[in-house]
Amino acid sequence: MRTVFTTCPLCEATCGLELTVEGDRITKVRGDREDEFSKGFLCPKGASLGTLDADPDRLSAPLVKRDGEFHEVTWDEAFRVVDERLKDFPDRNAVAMYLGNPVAHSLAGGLYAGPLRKALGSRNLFTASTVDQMPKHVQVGHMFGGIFSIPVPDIDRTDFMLVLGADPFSSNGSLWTVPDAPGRFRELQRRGGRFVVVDPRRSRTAAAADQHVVIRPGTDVFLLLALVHELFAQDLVDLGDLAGHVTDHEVIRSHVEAFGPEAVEERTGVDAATIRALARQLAEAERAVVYGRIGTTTVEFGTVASWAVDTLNVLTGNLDRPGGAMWPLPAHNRRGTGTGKGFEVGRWHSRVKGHPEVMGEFPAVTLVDEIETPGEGQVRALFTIGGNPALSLPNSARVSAALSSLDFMVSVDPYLNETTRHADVILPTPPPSRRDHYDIAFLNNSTRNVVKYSRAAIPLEEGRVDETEIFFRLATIFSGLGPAADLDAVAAFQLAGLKKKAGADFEPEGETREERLLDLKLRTGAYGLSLQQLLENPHGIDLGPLTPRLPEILRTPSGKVELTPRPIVDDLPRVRAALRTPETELVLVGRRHLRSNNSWMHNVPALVKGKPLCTLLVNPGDATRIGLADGATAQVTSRVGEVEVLVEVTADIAPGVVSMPHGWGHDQPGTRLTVASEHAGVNVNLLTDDLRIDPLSGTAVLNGTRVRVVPA
Ligand SMILES: Nc1nc2c(c(=O)[nH]1)N[C@H]1C(S)=C(S)[C@@H](COP(=O)(O)OP(=O)(O)OC[C@H]3O[C@@H](n4cnc5c(=O)[nH]c(N)nc54)[C@H](O)[C@@H]3O)O[C@H]1N2
Ligand SMILES: Nc1nc2c(c(=O)[nH]1)N[C@H]1C(S)=C(S)[C@@H](COP(=O)(O)OP(=O)(O)OC[C@H]3O[C@@H](n4cnc5c(=O)[nH]c(N)nc54)[C@H](O)[C@@H]3O)O[C@H]1N2
Ligand code: SF4
Ligand SMILES: [Mo]
Repeated sequence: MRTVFTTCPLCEATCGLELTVEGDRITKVRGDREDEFSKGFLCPKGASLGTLDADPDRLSAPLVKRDGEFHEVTWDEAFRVVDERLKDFPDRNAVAMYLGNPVAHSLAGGLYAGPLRKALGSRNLFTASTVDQMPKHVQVGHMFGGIFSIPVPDIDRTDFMLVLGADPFSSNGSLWTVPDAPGRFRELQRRGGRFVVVDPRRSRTAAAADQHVVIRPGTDVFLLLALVHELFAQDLVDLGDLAGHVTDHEVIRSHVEAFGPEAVEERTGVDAATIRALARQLAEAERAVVYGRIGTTTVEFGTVASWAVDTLNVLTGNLDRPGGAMWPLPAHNRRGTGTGKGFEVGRWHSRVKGHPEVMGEFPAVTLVDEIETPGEGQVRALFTIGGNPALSLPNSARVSAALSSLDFMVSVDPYLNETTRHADVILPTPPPSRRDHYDIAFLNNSTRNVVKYSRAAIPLEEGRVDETEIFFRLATIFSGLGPAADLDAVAAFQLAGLKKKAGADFEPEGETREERLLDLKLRTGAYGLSLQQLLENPHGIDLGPLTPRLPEILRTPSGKVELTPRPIVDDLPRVRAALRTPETELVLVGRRHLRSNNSWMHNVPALVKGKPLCTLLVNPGDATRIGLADGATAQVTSRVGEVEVLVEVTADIAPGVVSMPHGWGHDQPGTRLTVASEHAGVNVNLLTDDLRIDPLSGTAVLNGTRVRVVPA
């Protein structure tokens, strides 16, 4: 029996875990009370890590499909098949790749997803970002020059926080790494601070807030622009120390002229007095911050709304200041120079619909167009890596049909699920306990500067291949080095190149290729730490609260924060026009639950037991009007599809709005999900519309889908 300290890889909160390990099993999970960041916090998902890890449905060997049946093969054989079959697609654009959410949670993804994409050399790259946070990358790209320069709420030092379209009490924070978000919000209140939540639903976060502002879905952009309007109208603009770092802020006044509180109150459902009061609270608080998430990104004007969020932070002088919106500085990164090339989209366009590339990828919704539409460059092969597009992309009936029409498909995934059942080859990744962990992605969003590295809690079984090696192997196959390339030699070559680039005059140390790479990054990083130091500190190293980073963080050619980027200003007429769009009766939004995580944790008994989580929330008034009782089944219809779903009547949801979580619908044939298939739920993305996107970022509109609801 051993005790191992590690980091939970399941969500963005990166909680420290204390695992009890017996043999090759995790027998107990506790929050690591000595963890420098999470201080013992644990949620139900983290508590189930042991069960998730030992899930008997996890694949342990690669599968290859022959005559419609999966067969276990050796790893050598699986990679040989991939290498062989790829030769059928000399045009690399015919091979697409879709990278999903867990890729951001692993060292494999952090270190090798980039090289993997590059090695494939296909323009048909897709990720879950365009059903999620891409508007934020685009907005910060335009404003600050760097796509990962996302400022986060400095919650531990703020006095007032405005939260829009996020439920951190359930999601544990997103684009914001904040273990024990609920505890930190309560601490804010204990200090005498306040927080306000804007949401069409009384979420767990809204219920705990000092004020819950109920809003019509998809209309946050109007509310946010009205708040900007009010800062000017009430003479509340105060840039403070930011003044020297930003472009002319006065021009914003004219851009928001049409969005006075009275002009937006009907459309948003938020009355003018509330908007005026919110603007005052924001401006008058000693230290304040605005934060928007899913309800502000997977919507029609995601990029403009995201811009408005940080514009409010700037105009109240709260960007880059303690208690405001601040930039973390990860230990594996270096400080910037304060200027750069800036951010550009549309360097190339998608074949079928002409979508501009954004961060080197196309909107996930157009993957299907590229598969369905014949012609030169048609996608005929697909790699899905840690993604479940069959459940996560809008209009998923069309997605599933497209997947089943492919000539060749490979999935890097531990499960035989709704997506991977379409694959010809499945390369299963080992469970979390078998892998080393370091959060390359999430330290960029951390509410405090911390760093931690942990080696696998349990050694990988003989003959198994870990995820870093799968990624690496695939990259060498894509590069034409074949399925049996000497990975150590390739890695040594790569490391030498990086060492030279970083001007390092030392030999990086570590037991594996990845550790040496990480050691190089750490030792040349902002704090000059080393892998050895991280190994000596199993509870992590606290690097202190966030510190101001202007102007060094900027990568704009001007060396300033660009307050009115052209593409965003050019989208404002579309926003103004939409202000006049008439209201529709019923719209559908999403939600998350503490015991669920996107599409892939429903196979853990403890997480799905009890009352079903996949229900349609209906307001009592609407339920009476429609003739629906609690526990009844409703038929929900949208432009793209129709589903039948269990009804939960509750005053927590606003009138005229219904809510359904995503990631359900585990009743597909040919999967191996014993528990999940007994708690199948219904796939909400059979209703969401693949034709609706935020054009600036290519992000799908998943909230605010018009639906008709009748008793089934
Ligand atoms: N209607 C609606 N749709 C949504 C959303 C919504 O709010 N509403 N949210 C969207 C958002 S924010 C996101 S991020 C996407 C998520 O979309 P995806 O990333 O496509 O889906 P996930 O459900 O996260 O699926 C993760 C997949 O990775 C596999 N997996 C688990 N662990 C590992 C691992 O360690 N390695 C590898 N290689 N694979 C692993 C799982 O088995 C599963 O197949 O869904 C989006 N879809
Ligand atoms: N437990 C759990 N945690 C998770 C996940 C999970 O599935 N389960 N998924 C992870 C992922 S991939 C992500 S991206 C994050 C997401 O993190 P969050 O954005 O914090 O998560 P959600 O719970 O989807 O919160 C979105 C909220 O927006 C509201 N909403 C919907 N439409 C609108 C709108 O138009 N305007 C406003 N103002 N509000 C709206 C919904 O009612 C909901 O309460 O969570 C991550 N963490
Ligand atoms: S909050 Fe996230 S990181 Fe923390 S235990 Fe839960 S799933 Fe794991
Ligand atoms: Mo996400």
